[in-house]
Amino acid sequence: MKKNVLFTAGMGLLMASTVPAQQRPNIIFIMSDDHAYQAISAYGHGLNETPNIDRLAKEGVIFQRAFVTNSISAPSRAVMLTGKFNHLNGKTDNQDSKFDWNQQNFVRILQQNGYQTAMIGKIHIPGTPQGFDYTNILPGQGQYYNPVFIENGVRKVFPGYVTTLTTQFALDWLDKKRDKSKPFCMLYHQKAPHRPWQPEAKYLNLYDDKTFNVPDNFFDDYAGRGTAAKHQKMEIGRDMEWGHDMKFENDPYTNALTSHGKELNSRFDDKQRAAWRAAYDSENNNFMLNKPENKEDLFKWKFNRYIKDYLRCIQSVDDGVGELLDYLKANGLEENTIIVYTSDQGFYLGEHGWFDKRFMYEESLRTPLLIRYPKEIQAGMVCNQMIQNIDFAPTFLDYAGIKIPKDIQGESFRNVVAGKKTKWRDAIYYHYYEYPQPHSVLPHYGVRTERYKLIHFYDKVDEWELYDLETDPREMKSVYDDPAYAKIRSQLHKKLKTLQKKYQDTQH
Ligand code: SGN
Ligand code: CA
Repeated sequence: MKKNVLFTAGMGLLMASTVPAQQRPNIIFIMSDDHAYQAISAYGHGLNETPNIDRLAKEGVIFQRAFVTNSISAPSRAVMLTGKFNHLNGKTDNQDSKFDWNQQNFVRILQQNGYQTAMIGKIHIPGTPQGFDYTNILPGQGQYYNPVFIENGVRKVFPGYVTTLTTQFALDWLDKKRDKSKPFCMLYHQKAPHRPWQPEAKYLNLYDDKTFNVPDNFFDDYAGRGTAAKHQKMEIGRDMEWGHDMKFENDPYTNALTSHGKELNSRFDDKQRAAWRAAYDSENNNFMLNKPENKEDLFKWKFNRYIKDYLRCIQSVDDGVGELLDYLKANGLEENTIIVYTSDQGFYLGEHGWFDKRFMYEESLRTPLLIRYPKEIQAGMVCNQMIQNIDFAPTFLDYAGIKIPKDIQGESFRNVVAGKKTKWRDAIYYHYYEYPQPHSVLPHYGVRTERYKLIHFYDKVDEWELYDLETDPREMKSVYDDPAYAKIRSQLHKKLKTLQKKYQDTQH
């Protein structure tokens, strides 16, 4: 049997790419939305249990340093598809920037090379997706309950819960809709656990009797950093809404009907509404009777409501991964399928007092990444190399035995996870653009090395920050002006210039 590997020579030059069609690996790219690595048990933070996602870590590789280039959904998805930074693929923010679907994307290249391709779930890039034989996608952000899906261009409301529906559509395509004579690439992309964190009925009571501790920097006062950390609008205590986020039908302080109250009345069916009321009413009534008297207790209450709903949503995502893995096993697809689990970015679970993402600080810059592919990846491997989402496209093409187009900016990490000695990058580049809506995070770019991070907030303000991740892993104090770091600072400035040149980022 022909071995399913590529041959590399010299500086990683691609020499041969002939893999017989039947032996080309299938690719299942699972992505959830806003899933923090802190909320996957394999990462060891002790918050929750995700036994099915953990199977990928046990049977494959877990990445400790996987990063995005721009911590927000549509831009991150555009990077993942094209293997290029946002200033080149066009989708710099979730809002006005345009993505031209006629440009090259890795799924389309796979399709042109004989793969069957499908996109199921949240896509979040407007326009008609190119490169897919089958699409069943959510419009925009999608809804948790009774969502609309657009199947090959046809819109329809589906009664039920978005995460289980997305899983069901993915399994249906695998089982009944694809051409089984061809290798396949399926993008299975969950909306959950995106805001407003509406759990599936069966998980509404999970964690009811548990109180979560806030992270130790939850009451951050943002001293020691510049304007941006103080200027944001993503604080759990101050910025979360009573309806939408906290699940009150009426605002506990003004009694006005909330957006959530309206949604319960209109979107939910009677059974769903009854389950929600049974789950939240008594806790909400208790809150009304014993409102926390001080800010600290109130903020801790809000944190608990948030983190429980967030983790409940993840439980359904984990169930879906389990169903998929079981299906692959039962159908003999386990060995020849590369299974990837990641998120469109990281997320704050109360660190710095925040929810949401966007900043280049660790919790949102990092994203979970786990891959199972027993033919090439040893079970239980831990990868500490700095991987970035620009690397997905070239890596998938590499596994499929397809020549990687020269204009792709990422690099294949196939050799890295195969355990072969290989030269790898020592720094990553980041650039965030969206301002001011919806969370007032100032635009910035920066560089991260193994130990340091240099950030430039360049719009509205002109401020630099520098963090020593070894002595200050929570990024509480910038040492940019500390004379002890003068040499490091100038090295990082140089590195930043080199990367901006390398990646052709001149728009700032
Ligand atoms: C929505 C959310 C924001 C979130 C953005 C982007 N508000 O606007 O909190 O930052 O999406 O998220 S919501 O109340 O409408 O849910 S992203 O993951 O799609 O980039
Ligand atoms: Ca997201």
